Amino acid sequence: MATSKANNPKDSEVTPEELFLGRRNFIRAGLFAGSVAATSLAYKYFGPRSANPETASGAADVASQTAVAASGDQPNTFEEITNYNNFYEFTTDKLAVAEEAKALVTRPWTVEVGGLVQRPKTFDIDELLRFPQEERIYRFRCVEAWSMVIPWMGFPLAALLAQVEPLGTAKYVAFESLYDKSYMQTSWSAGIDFPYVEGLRLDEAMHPLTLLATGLYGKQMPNQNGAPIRLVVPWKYGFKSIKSVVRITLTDSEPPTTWNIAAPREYGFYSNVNPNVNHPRWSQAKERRIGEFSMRPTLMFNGYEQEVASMYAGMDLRKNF
Ligand SMILES: Nc1nc2c(c(=O)[nH]1)N[C@H]1C(S)=C(S)[C@@H](COP(=O)(O)O)O[C@H]1N2
Ligand SMILES: [Mo]
Repeated sequence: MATSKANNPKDSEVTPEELFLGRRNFIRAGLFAGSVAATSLAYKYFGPRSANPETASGAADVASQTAVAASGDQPNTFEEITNYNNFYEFTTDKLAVAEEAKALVTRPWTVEVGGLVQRPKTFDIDELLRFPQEERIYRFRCVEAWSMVIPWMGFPLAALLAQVEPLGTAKYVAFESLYDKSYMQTSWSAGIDFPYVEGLRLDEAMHPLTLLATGLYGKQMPNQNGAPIRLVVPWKYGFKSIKSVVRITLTDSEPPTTWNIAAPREYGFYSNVNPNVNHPRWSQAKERRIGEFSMRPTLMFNGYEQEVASMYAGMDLRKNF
């Protein structure tokens, strides 16, 4: 796709946006020293952990967060997470997504779940918000070599899939985002096809780390982060975490994925975070955590190696990039 190369911002954005970076981290580094205790302190500091009455809270919850919470990494601020975004349906300018995505209409909203399942079902968003919601602090690593730590709200995708009962023939799960031409960019101007589509192998989809996220920092999902519901797959590059999902389809063959369609040599189906396999145009060995000055090493499977590596045992991770 020649045009997407020409106007593909992924080229330039590997260079950090100086405007956005490094403006306030002196303060935060001083406040939170990077311990597990500091993680829960950060929660108290950054405000109510739950605006959602459905949300479980309490000590046990904090313990499970800190367990998943990226070995003491501090969550990025709400301001950072909601003002530096990729959401090509609105704009390719990360700093402008927050403003443009105000146009996103999130009610009424349904997610149609079907394909190779026993009980296909269309879920209303209110029904999805009644699934037991958890808070999960995950590292988030964009393929463009920047990263954040985000306290998501949501529930395991596995809980949804259990309700529709995948058939034995189902091997993959395909996802589709809302595409409303009346207020979103054209594929031509964005450089990628719409609707945005993604996919996982069924075992990846069923993995307990794989989340359908409905919010962050205890608030319902901001439009710019993929309201009202989006996928979060923390061991894969950010583009796998498809936003504003309207359709989930179980299939028997590998589903097409947006960035693989746009540039198959650069973006594979798996797209597991891997510091040893570089993007054809840049290194993946390091990343810039939004809010920090210097690069930090990128971790295998984004730090979730223990939890997920067995799913790829015996696979050539260079071929299946
Ligand atoms: N529908 C849709 N989903 C998407 C994207 C997009 O442009 N459209 N961008 C992806 C990319 S490249 C990244 S890095 C993350 C960004 O999520 P965030 O803005 O919540 O950090 O969303 C992913 N999901
Ligand atoms: Mo990304």
